[in-house]
Amino acid sequence: MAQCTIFWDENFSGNAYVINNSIPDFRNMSGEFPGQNWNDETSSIKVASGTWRFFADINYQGASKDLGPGEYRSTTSVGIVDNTISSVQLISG
Ligand SMILES: [Ca+2]
Ligand SMILES: [Ca+2]
Repeated sequence: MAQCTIFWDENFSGNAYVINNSIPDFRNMSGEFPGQNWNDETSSIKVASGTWRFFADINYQGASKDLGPGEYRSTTSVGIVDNTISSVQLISG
């Protein structure tokens, strides 16, 4: 199963949220923290498996970036403006 984890702060710190499938709107997360608002908060990402497309706007709109397995200590280091991610789509895996 594809999985990635997003973090509130850089260097994998702050709140963490495990993602197992596409999420079209980060304003209203489900799962462990129902209703938690992650819109425009993500600052670092770990991708355990799969390829994920991160979008600046909800419903898979706006600027996007594909990330495969790896540890990304800051979104800015991979060309994603800090605190902008609003949706994510599982591309493969
Ligand atoms: Ca943040
Ligand atoms: Ca956004």
